[in-house]
Amino acid sequence: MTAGRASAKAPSRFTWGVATSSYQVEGAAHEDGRGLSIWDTYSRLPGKIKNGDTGDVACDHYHRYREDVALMREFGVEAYRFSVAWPRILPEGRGAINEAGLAFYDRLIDAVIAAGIEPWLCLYHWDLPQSLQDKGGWTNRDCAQWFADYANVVAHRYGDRVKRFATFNEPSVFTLFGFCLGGQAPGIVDRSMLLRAIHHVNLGHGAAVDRLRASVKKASLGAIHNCQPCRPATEKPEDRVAAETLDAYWNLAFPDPQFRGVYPPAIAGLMTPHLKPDDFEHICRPVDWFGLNHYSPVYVVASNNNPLGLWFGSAPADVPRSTMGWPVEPDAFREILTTMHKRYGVPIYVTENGTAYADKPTPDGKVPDEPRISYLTAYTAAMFDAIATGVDVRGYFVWALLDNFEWSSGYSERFGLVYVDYPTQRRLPKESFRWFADQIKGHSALSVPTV
Ligand code: IFM
Repeated sequence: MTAGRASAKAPSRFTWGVATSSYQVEGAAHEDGRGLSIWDTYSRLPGKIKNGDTGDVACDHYHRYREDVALMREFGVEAYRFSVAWPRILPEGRGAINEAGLAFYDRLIDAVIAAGIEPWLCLYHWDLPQSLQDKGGWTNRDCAQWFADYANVVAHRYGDRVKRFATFNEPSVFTLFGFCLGGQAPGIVDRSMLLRAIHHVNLGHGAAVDRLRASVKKASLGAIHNCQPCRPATEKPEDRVAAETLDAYWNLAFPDPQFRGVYPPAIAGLMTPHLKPDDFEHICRPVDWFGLNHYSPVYVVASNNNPLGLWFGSAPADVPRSTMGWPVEPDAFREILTTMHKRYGVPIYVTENGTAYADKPTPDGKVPDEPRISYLTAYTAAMFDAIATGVDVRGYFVWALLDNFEWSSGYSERFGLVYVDYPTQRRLPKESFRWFADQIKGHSALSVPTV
């Protein structure tokens, strides 16, 4: 199926999954020939990551994936979304292929399939090879082609077993924070670098889709977008403008060119110097679904403290928050699902939703996490409300399977359905994982069309 066209295929079950990403869970950062990524570099810069944490060990998923897959199976999870670490496959980003890195994902994929779980492979969850960053990374137009070549290697190796591929996870987040707002690798603060990175990531998406389509039979392809309603924090006109600007960068700068072949009006003029003839033809390639990650709405104020002229304001005082400080507003989830459905018209998979709380195990090894259960209950209810009004949602993935390395927050924030005791690497399923297992069982008869 192609973008914009309705599916006429036979109904199948709604997909219930969990997600992780390579740098956040794998560890084994210096094993079996893995090259350095920009996050290895960035996490070592003084003061960038809480408590000086790094992803060197993380959840040691690289060695403990069998135990993690067994947990998914035990709790009835139907799909596992993980990402491949580009520098494990191509330590220098291009050129020599690292067979030991490829073999790790063979083992992981085979274990996932043997457990009756569908593998969903994301090519890029932020860990760009450092060698490519040394050549300019996403600010270098060639990076789009390097990415497509990497996609080709992955497609040829795993395309016999994996059919679900995402090109990028949350391109708006890693470009905004990595190139302009600060707080993420590679740590650049420069609007023109942001604009270049946006365009080259979009070109990389289109080129990778073509490579995947050419080599993987029956591939089901998409990109994963972080979508959060951007609301002015006050009634001031300048805050309204700031919210519209952030909406263009955060919610539209990738899906608009990928589905409609244009940049959103608020940034189209700024993008023009970076465009070459036919670029939109290369970016706007047919895909099968829209991956939508959602956590909370964003409140925006005008501000001079960065090149975009905006910053993050506060939610109304009575709105509850997670430990990340993010407002808990399930209605914003229903709203953004509806907005994206109307704007792009393709089937949606909710590829991330979840929340961080300060979970603490009890002496008998239980992890009561009622706030997370309340959050997930309210957010899945909002999703079902959206579906009832005609929004075409085909699946839902909780972020995350495991507590993990939460970027600049290090290990201080816990998003997992499974508690990880980092000193021992012991896994303790939280009460929310039992809730999720019941949710899956309760909706096992739910049918949706397939893509
Ligand atoms: O941990 C991140 C993930 O890597 C991308 N989406 C949001 C999550 C929570 O911040």
